[in-house]
Amino acid sequence: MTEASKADVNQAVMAAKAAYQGEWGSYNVGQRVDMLYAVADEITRRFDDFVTAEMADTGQPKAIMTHAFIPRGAANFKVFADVIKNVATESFQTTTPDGLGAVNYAIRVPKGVIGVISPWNAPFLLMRWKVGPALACGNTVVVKPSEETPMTAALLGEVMQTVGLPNGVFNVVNGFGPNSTGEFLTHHPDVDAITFTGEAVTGTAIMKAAAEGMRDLSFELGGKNASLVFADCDFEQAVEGIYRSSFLNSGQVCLGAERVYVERPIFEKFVEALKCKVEGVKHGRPDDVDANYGPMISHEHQEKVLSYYKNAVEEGATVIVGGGVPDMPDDLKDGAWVEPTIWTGLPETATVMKEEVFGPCCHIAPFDDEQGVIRLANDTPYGLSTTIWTTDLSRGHRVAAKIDVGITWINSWFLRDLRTAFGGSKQSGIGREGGVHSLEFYTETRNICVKL
Ligand code: NAD
Ligand code: 6OD
Repeated sequence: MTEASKADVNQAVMAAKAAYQGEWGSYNVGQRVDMLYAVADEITRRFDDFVTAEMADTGQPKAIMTHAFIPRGAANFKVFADVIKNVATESFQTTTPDGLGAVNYAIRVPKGVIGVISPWNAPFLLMRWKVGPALACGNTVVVKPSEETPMTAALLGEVMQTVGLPNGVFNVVNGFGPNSTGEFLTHHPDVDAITFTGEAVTGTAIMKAAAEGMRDLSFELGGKNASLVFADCDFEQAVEGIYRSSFLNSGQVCLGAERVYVERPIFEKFVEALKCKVEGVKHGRPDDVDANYGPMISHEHQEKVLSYYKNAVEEGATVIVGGGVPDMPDDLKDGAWVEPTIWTGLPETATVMKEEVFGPCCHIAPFDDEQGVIRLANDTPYGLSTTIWTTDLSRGHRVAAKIDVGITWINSWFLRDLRTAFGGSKQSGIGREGGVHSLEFYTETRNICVKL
């Protein structure tokens, strides 16, 4: 991987600023919409290239890329084009002492150069989720993808060139975070706002950088998400749903469930059923159609996850399944493999009940009453997502309203219309993006008052 120096970052930011003040700034909404549709169509045309690049970068099964991450990435450009095409602004008729009145109306203008810093777990999905609305609103971007997964950002650059996006509108700088490209970007005074997806601790560093010049921020951070499984759930649906939410993408999903609470009458049956599903995973290469399970993103992350596995046992966990490194054939032994793992028996104070592991693991605990499980779900500094599994929809709505998170799913997971608000409360983020909500971050509102 190349590492962009301070001078490289400066060049990218200056190109973005020039494009914003120049050709791109002169595009009207219709022209931007046409451009975003062309980007989406070109991504679809090069679908296989994106799938191949993302598989190579992440090592995750092809099915995740083809069914979820890449198509959602392309759809995103059309969704935000449609949002910007249809957006309305407010207008008020104001009374004045002379009786003639005034009209106050608002216009929305882009912010300028947006710094986009994205993580490695769903690289294309999480990067385009920011680039789509930023461009739709008329900004230009400088993107720093994760050092682990730079390829789809480069491909998106090719797409932008093919469709004729003016030079300087979409820029990519590769490199690391601290003392490197990421830091050079967040400290650059001509970056007007920063949108970041990643760990809360990184968010703190970026927040300090953004304080210089009072730049606006949008943060999507980590989670320690709870799943609540009530005894009246559709049992098979709940087992399948928790299996996906704890282990998809080898557990490297911010919205994943690492804390599972199951109502006592079905607790043992549930643990056994989830164990059986987990025992069925097949580790392998992304393009192995018989495999459904990839490695950790890196050996560094593998070490981190394994240290949490060790710590869980030291703090009293019963390991129901997994807990170590799988025995792999010789040609795959070098991979950063870890076993999907289920624990029971830990106290709420245990480290893995408090900290985000970001690996393929969950702890399952029994619960006895609704109020108690709501308290447990909320007892975390994070507030990203929850799932509730019940056939009693009154209960579903009631419980959902009391859980302090950005998104709650009832009887599903990772199902979200791109037009809805997305983000986390507490330490899981700042702000909401999605549909019209993205306008709050990617534009400024100007009020204009006309005396009649
Ligand atoms: P990370 O915070 O380590 O890195 C994210 C990005 O920030 C990378 O591009 C990295 O190079 C950059 N970075 C790191 N330090 C920086 C600094 N000081 N200045 C500027 N840039 C810096 O996160 P990660 O390990 O890539 O991703 C995993 C984390 O992301 C998990 O905590 C996960 O929950 C979170 N996440 C959140 C969401 C969400 O929508 N809420 C989505 C996906 C991932
Ligand atoms: O649904 C989305 O668009 C979204 N941002 C998902 C985030 C996944 C995190 O790993």
